[in-house]
Amino acid sequence: MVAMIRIPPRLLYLAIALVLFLHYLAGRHHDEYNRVTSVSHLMSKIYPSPLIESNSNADSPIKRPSSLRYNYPNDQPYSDKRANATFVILCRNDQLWDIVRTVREVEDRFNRIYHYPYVFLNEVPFSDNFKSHIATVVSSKVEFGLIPREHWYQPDWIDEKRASQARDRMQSENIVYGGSLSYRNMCRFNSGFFFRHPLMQKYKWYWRIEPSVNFHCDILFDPFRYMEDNNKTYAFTISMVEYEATIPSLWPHIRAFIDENPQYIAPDNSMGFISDYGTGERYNLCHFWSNFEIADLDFWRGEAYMKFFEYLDSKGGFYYERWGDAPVHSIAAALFAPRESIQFFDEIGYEHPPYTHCPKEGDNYERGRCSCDPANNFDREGISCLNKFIRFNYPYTHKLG
Ligand SMILES: Nc1nc2c(ncn2[C@@H]2O[C@H](COP(=O)(O)OP(=O)(O)OP(=O)(O)O)[C@@H](O)[C@H]2O)c(=O)[nH]1
Ligand SMILES: *[C@@H]1O[C@H](CO)[C@@H](O)[C@H](O)[C@H]1NC(C)=O
Ligand SMILES: *[C@@H]1O[C@H](CO)[C@@H](O)[C@H](O)[C@H]1NC(C)=O
Ligand SMILES: [Mg+2]
Repeated sequence: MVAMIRIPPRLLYLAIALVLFLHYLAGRHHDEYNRVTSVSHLMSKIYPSPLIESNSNADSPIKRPSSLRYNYPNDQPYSDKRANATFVILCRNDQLWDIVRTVREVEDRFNRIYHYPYVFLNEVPFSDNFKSHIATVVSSKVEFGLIPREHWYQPDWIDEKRASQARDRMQSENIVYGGSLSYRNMCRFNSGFFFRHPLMQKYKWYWRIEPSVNFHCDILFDPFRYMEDNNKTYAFTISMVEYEATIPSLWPHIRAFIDENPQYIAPDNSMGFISDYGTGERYNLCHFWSNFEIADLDFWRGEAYMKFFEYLDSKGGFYYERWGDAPVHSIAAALFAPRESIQFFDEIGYEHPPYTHCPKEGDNYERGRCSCDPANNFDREGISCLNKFIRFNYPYTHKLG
C-alpha cells in the first residue's frame, strides 16, 4: 500500500502564496529574471526570428542594464503577419551602384525574410538598366515612380533673384549644399510631398533608405510591427544638431505657427527635447537624422502636419534659406506626436557615412552579430542629441510595453 501524505489545504495555499511571493521578489530585484520569464521572451524562443537560425551568439550571456523595464524589440516573437508598409527610396539614376549595395544589405539583414515592397522615386524616369539591376537584388515587389513636376521644382511664386542670391552667399560661406538648387528641391520634396505620391497612398508605414547607407547588424524583429503594436509614430537611430546657418528663420516661423494653431500641439509633446528647459524660446538644433526614418505616413498626411508644411512652404525658406527635411520632420514629430510615440531603435546598427550608430544596450550588439566598431559610435559625439533624447524621454523609451 502506498502511504498517502495528506497536506492540509491551508498549507497548500500557503506554499503557493510563498512561491508567488518569491517570483515577485525575484522579478522586482532582478530584471533579468523578469525578461527571461516574460511571455514574449519565451515566445521568441519558440518562434525565433528566422534570421537567428545560424546565430551561435543567440544564447550568449545577456548583459542588460538591470534598471530597465522595456518591451525589447529583439524579443519580438516571429510572426508571418506583415504590416501595411514599404521601403521608400528617392534616388538618381547615377546612384545605381550605391543603392544596389545598400538594398542588398537591407535584404541580407532583414528583408529576405520579410519581403516588404519597395517604392523608388525620381524626378526623371528610372532607366531600364537601373530597374533591372534593382529587380535582381530584391526579394519582393518593387515599383518605380515619377515625381509630379509641381512636387519637385521650385514654385513660380518664389522670387528667383532672392533665391539665387541666397545660394551664392551660402556657397561663398561654404555651407554644405549651400549653393545647390537640386538639394533644396530634394529637401522640400522629402518634407512635404513623398507621402503624397500615388505609389505611397496604399501604405501606412514607410522605411526610408538612401544610397550608400549600411546596416551593420541582423535585424531580428519587424520594426513596422513593433511600431504598430506599440503605438509608435516615428522612429530614428541617429540624432544630432543642425547647421544653424541653414535655418536662421525656421524657429521664429514655427513659433508663429504654434501661436496661431495651438490646437495641434500634443499635450504630452517633446518640446523638452528640441528646446532646452522646454521653454520653446530657442530651438536647440536637435533633430532626428532623417536619412533613416521608419514612420507613419498618415501622421504626415494628417491635418496638423499638412497645415504646418503649407505654412512653412509659404515662407519660402526651403529656397531663401536651405531648410532640411530633418529639422522640419523632427520638430513636427516633437510637437504634434505624444512623446511616447517617438522610438529610438538601438538595435538597428546604421551608418550614413561619415556617422554610425552602433548598438550598445544589453546584448543588442552580440545578438545582431554586428559589424560596426563599438568604439566608433556617433552616440558619444558632442554633436549627438541622443543623450538629450534619452534623458528627456526616459520613462517612455524604457517602459515595459
Ligand atoms: N531623384 C533625385 N534624388 C536625389 C536628388 N538629390 C538627392 N537625392 C536623393 O535624396 C536623398 C538625400 O540626398 P543626399 O545627397 O544623400 O543628401 P545628404 O544625405 O544630406 O548628404 P550626403 O549623403 O552626405 O551627400 C538621397 O536618397 C539621394 O539619392 C536629385 O536631384 N534627384
Ligand atoms: C494601408 O494604409 C493606407 C493608409 O492608411 C490605407 O489607405 C489602406 O487602406 C491600408 N491598406 C490595408 C490593406 O490595410
Ligand atoms: C496611441 O496614440 C494615439 C496618438 O498617437 C493616442 O491618441 C492613443 O491614445 C494611443 N493609444 C494607446 C493604446 O496607447
Ligand atoms: Mg545621404
